This record gives sequence, C-alpha cells and structure tokens, in this order.
Amino acid sequence: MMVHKKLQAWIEEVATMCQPDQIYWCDGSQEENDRLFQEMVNKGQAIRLNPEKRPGSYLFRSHPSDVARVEDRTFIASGKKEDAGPTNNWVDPVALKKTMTTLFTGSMKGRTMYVIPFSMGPIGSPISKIGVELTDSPYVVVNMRIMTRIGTAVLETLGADGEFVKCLHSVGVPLKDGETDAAWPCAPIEEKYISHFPDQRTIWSYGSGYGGNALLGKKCFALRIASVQARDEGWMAEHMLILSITDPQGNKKYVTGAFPSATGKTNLAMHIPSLPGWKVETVGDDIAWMKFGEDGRLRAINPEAGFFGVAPGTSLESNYNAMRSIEKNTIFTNVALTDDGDVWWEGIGYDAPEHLIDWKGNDWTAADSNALAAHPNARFTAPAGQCPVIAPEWEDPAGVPVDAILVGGRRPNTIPLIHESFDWDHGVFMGSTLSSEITAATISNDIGQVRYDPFAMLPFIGYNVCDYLQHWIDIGAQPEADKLPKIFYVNWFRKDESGKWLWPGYGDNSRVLKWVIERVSGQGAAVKTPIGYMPSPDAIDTDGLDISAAEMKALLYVDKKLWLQNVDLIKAYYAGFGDRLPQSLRLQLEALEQRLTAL
Ligand code: SAT
Ligand code: MN
Repeated sequence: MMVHKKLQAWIEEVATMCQPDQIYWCDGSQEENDRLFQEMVNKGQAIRLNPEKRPGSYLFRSHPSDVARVEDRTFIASGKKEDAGPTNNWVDPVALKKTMTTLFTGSMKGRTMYVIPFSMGPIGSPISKIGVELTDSPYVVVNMRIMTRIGTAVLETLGADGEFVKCLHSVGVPLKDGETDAAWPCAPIEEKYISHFPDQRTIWSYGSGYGGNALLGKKCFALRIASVQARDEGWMAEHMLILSITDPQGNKKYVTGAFPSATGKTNLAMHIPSLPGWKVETVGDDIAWMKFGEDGRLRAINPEAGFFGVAPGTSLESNYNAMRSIEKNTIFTNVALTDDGDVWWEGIGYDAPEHLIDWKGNDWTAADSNALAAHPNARFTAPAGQCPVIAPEWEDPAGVPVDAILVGGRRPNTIPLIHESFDWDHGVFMGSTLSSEITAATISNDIGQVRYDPFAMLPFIGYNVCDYLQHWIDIGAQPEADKLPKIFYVNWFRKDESGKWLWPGYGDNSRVLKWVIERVSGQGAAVKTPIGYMPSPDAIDTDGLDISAAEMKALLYVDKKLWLQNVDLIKAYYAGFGDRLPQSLRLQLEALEQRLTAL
C-alpha cells in the first residue's frame, strides 16, 4: 500500500507524545472485531450477551460519571474568539494545545494506540470525507466500526496524499507496569477536554469514553468540524434525520428534519405511517450532509453507518423498527442485564423480571428497587443496515434529492402543528428560532421558559452562530431557487388548556408529511397567514383518526397575542447574538411583527 507521508508523520508525532506500548492499524475485519471484543470480555470490560437472544451483542457499563456529552468541557479553539461566537466555549488554540499536551504526554502508557481510518459517508462518494482516529480505547474501535466505515478500504481511498481530519482520543488513564485496567477507564470531569481546532481540521478529545465525546466521527467531526468545512466549501452539515416517503401511487420524496433532543427524531426517521398504502424508509436518523448535485438539486447523504440511539423509552410500540435493528450485532451501554443474558430498560414495553443487574453493576429487584435499572441516557449502537425499513438507496454515493426540510420544536402552545415558510430566507428565520419550552415534566425553575436551539445545532456549530445562519442564507441564493427544498416548521407537542397533547404523534405524523409532500408537488391546499402558509381546514388527512374539527382547529390556531409575545422572545434571543446577526433575519422578524400587528 502507498505510504501517506502526512499520516505517518502525524502518527509518529502522537506516539512520541502519548507513548503507547504499541500501535495497531485497524483493518475493519470481522476477525479483528471478534478479537477486540474477546479481549474486553477477558478483562471484564464487556459482557457477551446470550447468543440465543442477542447474537453478536455486548454490554458495557460506563463509569457512573461518564454517561453523556460534556458541553461545559467542549471547546471550539478557533484562531479568533469571535469566530467561535457567543454560543461556544472558546479557548486560545495555542494555550489549549499546551494544556492538553501536558495531559496527553504519556497518557497511553501501558496501552495500545489504535489507528482507525474511517469514512464519513459511503466510501468514495463526492460528499464523503475521511478521518483518522487515534485512540487507546478498544470500545471506541468496535463502536466506530458500526457507526462509520473503517479500515483498509478507507486507507486505499485516502491514497498517498488524500485529505483527512485528525482525530486524537485518549481515555486519559496511563497504566503502570502490570497494573490492571479499570472496567471503564476515564479521567475526572475537570480533566476532560473535548477540543476542536477548526482551522487545523483537528480534534483532541481527552478523558471520556462516552459516545459523543469519544466516537469522534459523530458530533465532533460530522457536525462541529464538518460545519466549518461546509461553510468554506459551500455545502451543509446538519443535525438532521433523512427519510423517504412513498405515496400509494409509488411517488417517492425525500425529507430531512432538524429536531432538538427528546423530540422523537429517531422515532420519526423510521416510523410506520398510519395512512394506508404509504411507506416511510430511513436514510439516516441523526446527521445529514447536503451538497448541490450537477442537477442543481440539494442532495443528502447520511455520513454515519449506524444508529447511536437512546434505549430507555424504545419499545415495539414507540419504535418497532429500532427494536428490530438491535436484535443482533449491537453494543449496549448502561442498560440493565437480565439473568438470562439479555437487556432491559425502562420503557422497553414489558415489566422488568424479578431480578436484574442495573447499569452500575448492582443487584436490582423489581420488588424493592426505586432506582432506575438503566441510565436514562443508556445507548444502543447498531448497524443501520439492520433496520427493516432502511432505504435501499441509503448508501447511494450521489445522495438523495431533498424535497423538504422540516424543523421541529417542542412547544405546548403558540407554534401550530405545521406551517410552511414563504420562501427560503423565511425558512432560515424559522429554523433560527427553533425552540422548546421547559415543561413541568422537567425538574427546573425555568418552567414555561423557551429555550432556543437554532436548527437543533446549538451545541454542534463549529463556528460563530451568526455566520452559520448567514451560510444558510447564502445557500439559498441559487440561480435555480425553485429547485431548493421547501422549509416547514412542525410542532407535535401542542397541548389543550387541560394540558393534554392534541396530536397523537408516532405513525400519525405521516398525515402531516402527506401535506408536506403535496405542497412540494404543487398540490395541497393552503392559506396564507402572518406566520406562513398553513393547511386549509380540511387539508390534513384525518381519515380514520379520532380527532375533532375543534381539536384540528386548535392545533392550527395562530393566537395573535401569543405570537406577539413570541416575537418579543425572539428579539431578546437575537439580542444575545449581537451585531453579527444577518440583517435578513432582523428584517424577517420585523416583517413578521408587522404582519401580526395587522391581523
Ligand atoms: O452524545 S451523542 O452525541 O453521542 C448522542 C447525542 O447526543 O445525540
Ligand atoms: Mn443527535
């Protein structure tokens, strides 16, 4: 194989700093995968699940402190502070490298440094990008093998001088001679650093083994670094699902969707439509990379190859296709273990057996345990190809042409079930105001407050949020604007006065998608309102749905008073972005206020 001089030099530089006992190049083979799992089982770091129940599947239990992304310890070290913007933690890159070099020095002693060449997106697609992760965690290797395409084929594509993103990761626990390893080695919180050097296309992650902090292809590369690459190269890296929807006549359309956490993104990506004859297929459940094709259409790929989903709450009823996807070859982290070697979690859809081992490794009995058996952020890592409704074209290197973009928040009032933007810039305005209300279900003093999460990207934009929104505006400035996807704002979470959800959600969301694709096909009855185009009274297909005309009216009602309050909230939120906010968004807000006042 050709020698990639820059890659070799970087590996040597890192090895000199981290001082691993050995360096191992991952080829991505099944044999290698089996061997790594076996080694982790032998060391007590992994538990092989019952092969009769979950073939090829394993359970890991993290350190109780290492269970989620650490946003306080996540840094965007751009050259200038303004380039990280008001929403990111900025540290001077030179100072940060210095601090982290001290930590990384000798951090891999007693361990193997794995070299993982990986492709985000189908190998060789013009939209795909290559990264190389150097890590001392075999847990990271086996997860990256599911979540991305890894190994020899990637190195061949990289060739002798291909570009790659440098991803360095260490759990931050060097081992002395003969010292036994922890079940889940990680560093204390104040030593954790999830650092991005966007100008150098480099990630340095130290001290955590958890998914979003350690599987560097995911949020660190595919969103934070890729959003910067996308800005520079004229494409988009977004926190979006991708699905296809086919009507009974066989017409297929593609929809992407940005939804903040806890709004059912994975569920929507693979839902089973309640409308007879309609079919939904999954292209991706978390990240979309979108680039204009030669035909002038915006085309999307899923840069990932697996699902890293939240287990609790996943059941045959809430997400049948996710449950089918995790029947085999799946890594479970922080779920409970049953006595017969299978998994259990809260909301799995059936009662816990009498005895379990909980996510901390302790005995748990249904009779006398109030503690959760699975951590609320317990995860499954499963190959996307195992999803029963994976779209046959999900790995098409050309991507799929995007017809509609959804943005969705979680608001008990104000925002209707669906509205469509007047044009692209108005759609960017909508996406910039994506928000969720903190409800009584969350223990918080902020009940009733609205939290903004522009395009569900708040923790994932690798540069200044204002420049990011300007980039969205720039993407829309196309000579063939009629080829752009249409943008829609959905809110599945509107409530009536008694606090009851008005919309059933799940498979019935396809009724809303039906109107969306009717609109992009030039049909679909709509009325013009101050906030956008909305379905005319009978335009949403409620056939067979137990919902009254009054309830539908409430779901689609635009309350002038609440909307004017909403405008004030957006003003305050925009004020936090300062002068760099795109002028066109300021104008959108003014125009909205004028239309509402005239109502
Ligand atoms: O923590 S991860 O980024 O791996 C998953 C998520 O937060 O969506
Ligand atoms: Mn996500």
